[in-house]
Amino acid sequence: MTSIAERILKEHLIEGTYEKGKEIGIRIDHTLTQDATGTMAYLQFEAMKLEKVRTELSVSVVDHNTLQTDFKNPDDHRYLQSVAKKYGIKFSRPGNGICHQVFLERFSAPGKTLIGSDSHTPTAGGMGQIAIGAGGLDVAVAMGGGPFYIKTPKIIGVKLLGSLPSYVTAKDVILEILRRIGVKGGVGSILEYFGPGIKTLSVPERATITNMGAETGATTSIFPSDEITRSFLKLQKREDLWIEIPEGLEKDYDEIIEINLSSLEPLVAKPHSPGNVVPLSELYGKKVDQVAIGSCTNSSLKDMLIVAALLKGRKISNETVLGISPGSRQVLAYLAQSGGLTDMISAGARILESACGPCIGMGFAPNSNGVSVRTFNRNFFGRSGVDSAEIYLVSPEVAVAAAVFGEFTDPKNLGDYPNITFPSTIEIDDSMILEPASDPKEVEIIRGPNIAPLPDFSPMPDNITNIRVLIKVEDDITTDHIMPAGAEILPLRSNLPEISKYVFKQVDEDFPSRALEAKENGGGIIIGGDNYGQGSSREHAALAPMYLGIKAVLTKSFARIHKDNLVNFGILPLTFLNPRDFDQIKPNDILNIMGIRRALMSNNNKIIVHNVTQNSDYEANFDFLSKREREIIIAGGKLTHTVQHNL
Ligand code: MIC
Ligand code: SF4
Repeated sequence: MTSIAERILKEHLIEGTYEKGKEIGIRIDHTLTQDATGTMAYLQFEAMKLEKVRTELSVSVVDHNTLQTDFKNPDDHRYLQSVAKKYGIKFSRPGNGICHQVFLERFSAPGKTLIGSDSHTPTAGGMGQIAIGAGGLDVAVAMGGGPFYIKTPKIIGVKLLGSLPSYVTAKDVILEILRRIGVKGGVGSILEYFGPGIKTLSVPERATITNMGAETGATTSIFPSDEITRSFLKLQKREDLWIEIPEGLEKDYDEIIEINLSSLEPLVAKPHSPGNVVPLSELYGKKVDQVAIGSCTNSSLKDMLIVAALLKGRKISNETVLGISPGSRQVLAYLAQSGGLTDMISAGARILESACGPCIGMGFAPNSNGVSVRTFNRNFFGRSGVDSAEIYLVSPEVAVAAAVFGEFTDPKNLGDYPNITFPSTIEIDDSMILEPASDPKEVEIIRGPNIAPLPDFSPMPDNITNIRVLIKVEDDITTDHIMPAGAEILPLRSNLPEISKYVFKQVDEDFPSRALEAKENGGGIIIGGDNYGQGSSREHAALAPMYLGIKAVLTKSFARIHKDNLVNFGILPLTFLNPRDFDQIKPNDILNIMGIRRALMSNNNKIIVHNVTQNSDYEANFDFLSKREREIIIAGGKLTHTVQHNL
């Protein structure tokens, strides 16, 4: 036997050899896009000039950009709907739910591979699927039938023992893992769950854990497929897709993390990192201004039924506001039918749309200096839309207690844990998932003025000279720092020239104008610390800097998806060989990097970065780029490379 991850990856292996750290190409069965990354992904797919997708299943969901304050979002929705219809993609209409929740309920299948243009794609790992977040261009190539490339990961076995005590939840399991390994502890690894404790967790609970595994930097997370998986599929009337995937054995793993569920307690991630985890008890008594329940981490039917049961007969505190976004229309419809929705409304909750909403700063922002308690997965600086706010990440149970008592408190103060009856059947209504056209030729793509064409990509020159250090940032810079989202910026995702004006907005507002100035004289470079680019899969965090003339990013280390995105758009990702050189380099220094093409082609891993201003040299390396990645950079990005190589 081997680990589940290894079994599925080997079954899908189409290039390379399965050896830790070596690059492999895997066949992708399923793809998933959401609207904020999807428009770019489909523009790129269109550029490949294929007749239709070549996957078993491709799904496009609209869930991020649903505020529709002007024409931009609805225009994008129209574009996405027409593309889906033409190219053989299922289209989940706005209002149908959050992409990961909809995918889990209606599409995911054990043993299959999935890549999605969203970093929380691993949610489907709760179903025993290898589900990986990637840049939109990687998803576009997979839709065209091309392989998806990853470094063969280390497999970390997470052994679960015991069972969760009352008021301790799946969210606390993943917060405990984050407490132990932090926001970079999973880089280069797959977290695979096994042990007797897994039998105590339902599929949505498993999905909460695999979803937020993304915050450790892991490539993905996965659970076995067992009778519990089967009953979830049965509820969804998709039992025919069930296959058994037995759990691995201790010896199958490179490393083991052991967690005794029985000894866990409620945990909280404090501002501004999901890795900043402390016991809830440390915060008892702290006043709470706002509570938000939902997001792809905690919006399943199970979560919502518990929330409704806990709110039944209660009122929220006068000092706290509560917003709830059920994860899908299926969840919302059942809540309405079962009376749970009435319990929420009677308690004073504001019911928000079944969409990402406040999780990505699309409405329901906190007040100035507000304390906002959320069941989400990310609390990065500024992400809520209010820089002075403090965002705390918790389980739905802890969130309800905070809403009712107006402060952080032990959820046991809500009384005995409610006994919810989980339905044995629910109504399945897929009418908000549109099927593609039978004759693609009949479908015309609808393009509104918000859809700007893709930029030109030019090949990497041998020498890049006179590049200016435009910014120097510390460790753990997130994609929300590089390319923020929120109500003002997110609608610009289909319009590169416009969105580029917001790069590094919260960190350094003048960055775009300085970059454009430098672009005239050679271009710019970004200097970063460790784990640069953690978080989202948004390729705009690479594309927009590219548009502003960024030629290279030199860091102590990169987060996986962001580094792939840099490569995909022809930006050179470099790491310091000697991290102390990071201290020497200064903003505005002028750098030269010579012989890049030669070094890339000769498989050389080192390159000298010459600091003209300080007349000194730094050794940098290409962060172990594979031959394929080197070719992509030389070609000026993956789109050109893919078109040149016919996938
Ligand atoms: C996020 O949670 O940060 C997002 C918004 O879903 C992103 C995708 C995006 O930026 O569009 C992600 O997780 O990849
Ligand atoms: Fe949407 Fe938030 Fe999930 Fe990202 S993390 S997919 S913004 S709900």
